[in-house]
Amino acid sequence: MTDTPSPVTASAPAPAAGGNTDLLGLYRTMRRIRSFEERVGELFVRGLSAGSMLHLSIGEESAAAGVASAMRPQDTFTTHHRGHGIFLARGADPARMMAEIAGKETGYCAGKGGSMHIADMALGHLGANAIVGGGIPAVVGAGLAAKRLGTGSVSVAFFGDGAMGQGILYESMNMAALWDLPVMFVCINNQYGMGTRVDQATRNEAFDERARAFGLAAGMVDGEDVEAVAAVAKDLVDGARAGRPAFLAISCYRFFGHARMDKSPYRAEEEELAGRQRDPVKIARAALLERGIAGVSALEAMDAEIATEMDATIDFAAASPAPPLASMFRDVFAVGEPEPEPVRTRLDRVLSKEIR
Ligand SMILES: Cc1ncc(C[n+]2csc(CCOP(=O)(O)OP(=O)(O)O)c2C)c(N)n1
Ligand SMILES: [Mg+2]
Repeated sequence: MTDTPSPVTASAPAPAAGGNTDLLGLYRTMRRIRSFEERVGELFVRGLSAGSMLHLSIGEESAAAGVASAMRPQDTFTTHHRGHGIFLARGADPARMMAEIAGKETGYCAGKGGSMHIADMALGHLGANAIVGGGIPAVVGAGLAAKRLGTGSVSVAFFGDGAMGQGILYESMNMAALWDLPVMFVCINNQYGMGTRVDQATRNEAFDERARAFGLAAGMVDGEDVEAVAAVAKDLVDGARAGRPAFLAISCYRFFGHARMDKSPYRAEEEELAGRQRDPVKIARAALLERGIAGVSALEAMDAEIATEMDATIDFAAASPAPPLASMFRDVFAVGEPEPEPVRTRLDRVLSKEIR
């Protein structure tokens, strides 16, 4: 395809929460997520990440971009352990995210949350959670608060197919339905819960039927098509805002291992090759070219701009200081809680037999 002039410039604005519903904007959000995740992999290889557990959302970008595009700035959300892309799509600064993943003081949680426990109240991120299903009930509380305070905001829980086997999801869906809360449950079905394929974990993969049984509005969508995700998400998020809680399952494929150390020995190469054909970024790019929305050089320029932005996140993280030891208990306990006594002072006291 030739590089035809485009009515839309490739330098779409940075993804703000609730914006970028057009295909170019959705593509940009997905491209930023993929580039960021690739840099997270690099951070790990360079030995700069704090801890070894890094879960990349490569292949799942349409879920983050599509659902985030249906949300508004005041909306809140929780994520599972694979939530980098969702937070980016909700307007996170990738440099502060990378610093957090590197355990640095400049990170969103001053380096104490890391990849799996990142949170930021200013952007409505109520917290990523390493416990499968652990972030789900918080949105029921947030939804109840929003309803009682009349804020008009929706709270969205993002989780994996593994959480479909957790009882807390069903308790949460029941309460959300019973109280007509502005809440949405989003299952990112990447076909695997660690090494277990979804069809080995459940007899019925029509997850929307389970949600309907509780009285929720529910949908299922193929994550290959980011526009379809955005459209169905908009319907459901709008409904949730009007007091009709919702559920959406998005089907996609986890391109790589569960975490950085996992080489996926439990799945065949042919399956992986076929799964990686379901690439929402490539498919959106092809559609942009096909429809003449953007040309090759415009997209290449956008990709290059994003690559530069994301390269800088590693430099920022590497150059940032580690949190000082004296700050160990800061930001860890609720405001007003007395800080626990440092282990060293306590040990000194015990050893000097001040306490028995
Ligand atoms: C309650 C609980 N059980 C087990 C684990 C170990 N574990 C971590 S991630 C994971 C699989 C999660 O799969 P899924 O929910 O589909 O998310 P994905 O990793 O595919 O994004 C498991 C079993 C855990 N963290 N929490
Ligand atoms: Mg999964």
